[in-house]
Parts: sequence; C-alpha cells; structure tokens
Amino acid sequence: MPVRKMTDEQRLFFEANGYLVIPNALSPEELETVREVADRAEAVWRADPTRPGLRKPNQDQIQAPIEYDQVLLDLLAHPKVFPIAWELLGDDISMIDNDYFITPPHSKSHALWHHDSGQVGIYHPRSTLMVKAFYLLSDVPEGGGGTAVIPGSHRFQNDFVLPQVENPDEMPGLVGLAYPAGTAYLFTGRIYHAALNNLTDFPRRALIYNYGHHWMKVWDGYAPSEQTLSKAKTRVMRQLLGAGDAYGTSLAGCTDLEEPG
Ligand SMILES: O=C(O)CCC(=O)C(=O)O
Repeated sequence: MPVRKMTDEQRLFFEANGYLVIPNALSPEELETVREVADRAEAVWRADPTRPGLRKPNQDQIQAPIEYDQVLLDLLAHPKVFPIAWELLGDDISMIDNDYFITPPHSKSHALWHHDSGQVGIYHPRSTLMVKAFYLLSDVPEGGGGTAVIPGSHRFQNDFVLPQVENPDEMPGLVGLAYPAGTAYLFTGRIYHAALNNLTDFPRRALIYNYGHHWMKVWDGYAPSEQTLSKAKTRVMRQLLGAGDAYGTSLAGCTDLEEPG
C-alpha cells in the first residue's frame, strides 16, 4: 500500500503559507511514551554537563535526542509526519539535525527572526532545501514561548528586507504556532520564523527533526553515532541517517516505511 503523504488541502496550504500543522500527530498513548523517554533523556543530559547542547537562561537544548532512546529515533520516521517532509523534499530526503528544546518559564526569545536555509547560489523563493518538524510535548498557549512564522515568507525574494523589531513578538503579520501537546508542525527552512518570549509560568517543550537532501552535510555535531546507525533497520531510517552514496541514494519506489534496509 502506498505511504499516505499530503492531502490536496495540505499541499495548497503549505505552498501558500510555507508551514503546516498536524493536530494530534501523536496519540495520547504515544505522547505519554515520548514524554517519558524525553524526561529520561533530559535527566541524563542534565547530570552530565559534557553532553552536547546549550545550557542558557533562555534555552536548554538537548542536542541529538535520537542518540538517547529508540523512541526518539523512531519519531524521525513517524508515519503521520515524516511522509509529509518526504513529499516536500523528495526521494533524496535525509536528516540534517535533531534537538530537544526546553524554553524556561519567563524567558526571552532564544531565536530572533531568521531563515534556516540561506545557501548562496540558490534561488530560494523556488527551492525547498530544508523542512523542520516540531512535536510539542507541552501545551503551548499564546505567550508560551512558541514558534512564530510569517506566512508566505518562504517566497520572498532573496533581497527582501524584513522589518527590524527589537522584540520578536512585535513582528507585524506573525502567526504564533500555539497548540496543545501532541501537535506537530512543519515549516520550510526558508520561511521567516522565530521563537517568541515565554511569558508564562511553564516551560515549553518541543522535539525538532530537521530534514534536507541526502547530498547535504549533516549539521555539525549531529552525525549519528555508530550505535544509532546500527539501530536503523529500515530503508527509510538508513537513508535518513545518511547511509548510502550522497548522490545516488533515493526512496524512489519505496511504498512501506518498514521496508527492510
Ligand atoms: O524554538 C523555536 O520555536 C524556534 C527554533 C528555531 O528558530 C529554529 O529551529 O530554527
């Protein structure tokens, strides 16, 4: 049976806006499991300051959560979300980086307005170099430190000058991605996005999986370990973890996320 990818409504929405929201991407049972393993990963990371990531007053970044647990690795190919990134990027999709972000209560933005992909020599308004998928592990209300995007800004010309705002919450036209835990959203790396201030009493928790093309280098510090690579048993997962020739590897003809690799 073919892998179900995007509906026409989703294709149109993404094409026009540059992002897409998947309500209830994680079932209540999945959410509970993912939260448990994310908590365990966080405890291991906090107990060992040599583990990679950022420890800042406005952001804890547990780098490469796929290294901590099979469940966090499996999310990279989640059947409700990964096929969408696959359709958007094409058959040469691969993982570029992955993170677990915790935004402390009452903290200022850790990411002002930016694009993720700005490679030279590319006509960005027509290109999709990266697609990032977020899984919310906590409810994110308005003012809760969530991501915001400027819809349609992935099509802005390369020389477009964004208004300069000191406070990212004040960008005209922004759309805040404030949703309940279990929601996933994806956006193209070319859309202007930011993390807003967390004005609430609660941390914001999100897992982030960034996809690009197989011929792109993995972001520094995110190359999977040999141990993680050895856990990749499917064709999809092996490609996502970078196995295979940079230019000749493809998911063309793959109709089953579980096809052995
Ligand atoms: O934390 C967020 O919501 C935004 C993070 C961000 O800007 C990014 O992943 O590029």
